[in-house]
Amino acid sequence: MKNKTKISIVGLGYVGLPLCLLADEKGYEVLGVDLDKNKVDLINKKISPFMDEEISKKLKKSFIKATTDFSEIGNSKIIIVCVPTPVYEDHLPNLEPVENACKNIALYLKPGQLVIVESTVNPGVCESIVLPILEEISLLTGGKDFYLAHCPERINPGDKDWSVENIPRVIGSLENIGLKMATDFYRSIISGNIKQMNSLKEAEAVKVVENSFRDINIAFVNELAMSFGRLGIDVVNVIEGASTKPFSFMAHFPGCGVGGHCIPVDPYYLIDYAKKNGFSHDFLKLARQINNNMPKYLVDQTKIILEKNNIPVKKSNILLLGLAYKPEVGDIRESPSLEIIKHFEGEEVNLKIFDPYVLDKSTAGNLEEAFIKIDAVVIATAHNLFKKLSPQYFLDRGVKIIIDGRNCLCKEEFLKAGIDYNGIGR
Ligand code: SAJ
Repeated sequence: MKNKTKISIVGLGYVGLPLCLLADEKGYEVLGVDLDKNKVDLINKKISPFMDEEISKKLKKSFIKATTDFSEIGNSKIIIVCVPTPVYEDHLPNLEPVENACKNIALYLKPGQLVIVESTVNPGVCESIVLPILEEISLLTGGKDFYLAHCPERINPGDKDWSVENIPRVIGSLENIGLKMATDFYRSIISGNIKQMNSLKEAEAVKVVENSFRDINIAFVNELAMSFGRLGIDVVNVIEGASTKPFSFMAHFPGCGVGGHCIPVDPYYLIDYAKKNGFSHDFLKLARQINNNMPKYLVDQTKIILEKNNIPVKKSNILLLGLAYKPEVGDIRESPSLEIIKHFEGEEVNLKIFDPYVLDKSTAGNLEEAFIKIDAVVIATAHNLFKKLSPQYFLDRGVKIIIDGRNCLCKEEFLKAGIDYNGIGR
């Protein structure tokens, strides 16, 4: 049998593991490397370390191997870095996972190998942080002895239409050999278009720009929601109306905040890098402020509604439905729900929490238990389980006040049933 090309993928999370499985499917010999021994052991037992049907299914029939030992990457042709790039509490970029991964890779880096960074980083990181680490420890020269490319990840967790296999990608590299090697690799596993950029920086900029684009558009509709909420205009209906324009309008929807490991994080990478180069992204910063304020806006709205119903806020019994940052996932990174909980705790309410995807952090084991003795329900994640609840379900459990932080219930239906339904901007 033709020898399989060996590749190593460092970081076996939402980005690295799907990539391992895809490369394995396409005939590569794949070694996954991760610091987390539990995760490595689960993967070697063909058990997905996180709730994802697709990954669990593919893992069972895959041949990938996982290890915590970086020394095994020595005989890989390509080494791909898929570790997280979060921000610190003060929103400054945290490149430690990338730096540590590169230090470990550099110990075993060999001439001829290609290192590809998929982690989202601001322009300049590959050239000014990754490359020096790889060169100084390996004593090899990038672009000559080994090659370096950047292909920003574009995973969309829970998306049934767009997968790691068909999402188009962009690639930038230090020089042409690395660019060709990386392009050949991705073209061998991905059906989507692969666009070559003119530099590492351009490729790095693409990702932070596409996610900042999303963040500012969400901030735009969140600001509209706060304004229209005072004007008695239903902002969701207006956005749906604007969406009938077949060109140059792209619908985004208001909510109780922007979570996840991409959208609320990536703009800070660009803001910080530009600031270091003497430019202040005032618009991006304002959009971040607006979105970061939505959890407090939701709690403030809840207080107003409770008082309107003569229910004292302090000691009121509130049920928060949803901890995950988006529907049908169990990921709570940067989730607005975490901020909502902090604000409710500050108001000394009796808060119950239920998320079917995050039971370990829920205070109720199931929906029935969650609904016992509740004055108002606040929805923070549009899970299908919540979206399909009927007005009668609430009425049968004595709940007549809803604050729908994701506008995921049918307003008209609930109002008609005599429920005090309140959305975000509607
Ligand atoms: N959100 C809104 N209003 C919107 C859209 C999203 O409030 O109109 C909120 C969500 O509730 C969530 C957060 O923003 O809390 C992020 O939602 P998201 O749908 O952007 O989900 P992510 O974080 O998984 O974003 C990914 C990103 N993919 C990559 O970075 C590779 C992003 O680029 C995609 O645009 C996004 O999926 C997508 O389109 O689903």
